[in-house]
Amino acid sequence: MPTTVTSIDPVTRLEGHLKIEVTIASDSGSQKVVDAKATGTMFRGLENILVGRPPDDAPDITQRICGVCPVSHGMAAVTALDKAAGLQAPDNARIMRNLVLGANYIQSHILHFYHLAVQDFIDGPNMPPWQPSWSTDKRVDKATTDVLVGHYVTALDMRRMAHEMGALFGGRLPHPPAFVPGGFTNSVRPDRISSFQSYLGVLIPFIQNTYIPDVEALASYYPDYYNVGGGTGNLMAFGVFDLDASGANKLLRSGRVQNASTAQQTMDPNQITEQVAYSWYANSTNNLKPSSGQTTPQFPKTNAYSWLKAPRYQNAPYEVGPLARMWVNGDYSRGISVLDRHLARAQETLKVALALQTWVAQLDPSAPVYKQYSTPEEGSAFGLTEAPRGALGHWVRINNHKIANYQVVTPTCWNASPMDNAGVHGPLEQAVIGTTVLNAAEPVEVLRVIHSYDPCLACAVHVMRPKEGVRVFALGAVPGA
Ligand code: NFE
Ligand code: MG
Repeated sequence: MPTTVTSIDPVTRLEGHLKIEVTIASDSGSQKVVDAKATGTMFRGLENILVGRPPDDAPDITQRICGVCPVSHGMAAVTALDKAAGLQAPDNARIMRNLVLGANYIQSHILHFYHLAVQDFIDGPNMPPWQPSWSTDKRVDKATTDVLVGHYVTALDMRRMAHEMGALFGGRLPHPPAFVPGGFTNSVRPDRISSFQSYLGVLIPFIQNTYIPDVEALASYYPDYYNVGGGTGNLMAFGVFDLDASGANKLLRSGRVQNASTAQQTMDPNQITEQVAYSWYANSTNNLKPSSGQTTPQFPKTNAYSWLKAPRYQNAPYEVGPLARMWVNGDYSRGISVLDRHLARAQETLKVALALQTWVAQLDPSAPVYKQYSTPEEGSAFGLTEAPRGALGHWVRINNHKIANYQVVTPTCWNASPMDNAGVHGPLEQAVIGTTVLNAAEPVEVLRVIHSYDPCLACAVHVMRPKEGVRVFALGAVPGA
């Protein structure tokens, strides 16, 4: 069977740097992807930067991992630090954290559909960012294309409004300074509550009357994509948006399923390890739990092809993200595919926006927003949450009031991971393998599968790999530390 190897490098319209190498085989006139390798082409060094610093720097520093999902890193960090200090932030803080994170979900999901994904399906006007583009398999008629192009522009406004809405409480977006261990550094002012409600008054109708119908319209042109890009069939969520102080009740609960089943299983963070057989990290760090994980780059390394580690749950790959969350929560079960990811993401946007409406009304201007926090001398804890792109965890160990170890496992690490110790491909790789390609010179089908996961490799930047080898940016001592 003749095969060709095609590399898309970089894959554009995602955050950060991803390369995908696919082997396409021709068999009796049709062409199919028979192998795939996803490569994160930049090293993430943030975890090492944190070591030796005061723990309460973590929410601010980890938010710089990414400009698209910073709020979730702030959330994961303060969740871990609250736990390490044995305190529970007041209700107002819990609610404001949810409001800012929810605003970021709305911004990020709208960004994904209109500004990163729809271009794989429609042939837009003869101007950037629409052209140049591949013309293979563009099926949407001119009238619908014009509508979607118009909504591309409207969506820019919607994203601005979602950012402004989050900044009302977060202080600023995209990197809100208000996330601190112990609570939140903003007051509950009635005028902010009513401004927040006004923004929702625009965003909710946009999601209901524009975003969701647009995804459904696109699906009607490409119904075969309900059967493309299935991936592992394993879905997992850590859960997010605490509804009360108990931590047990969430808008989107934690759990997992295997093989596209609806039979729920529990999610035990202790079953997670990160495998590095095919990653540019030292083999001495292979298969560690994040609580004792290490970030020790090794480049070059035989067989390795990615800067992403391969997180696994009981040694199995899991897809994370809006579809996983909605599925685990019982809100979506149509199937696992390219279109199901888009539809679940759009429906989740509405679910979160409606919840924000309820929560903002629960703020109490007369109640506290902060509980006195002091850094414990020793301790370890983890903070699990959900970034827009899926399950996110921060694991911290504190020694002598300083960070002794910090490990971050991001959603894209789960989805776009390379092969694991057993040689099993990551979810995105599995989803690409088996995809039929019309034109091997323009494998747009592969892009559609990749983009459905909304990958973010930006969470992998900080020490670059220029041609001459690994370059290390050494940071000096922290003043006063
Ligand atoms: Ni950089 Fe992110 C989200 C996180 S994906 S966008 O959502 O964490 O790795
Ligand atoms: Mg990590």
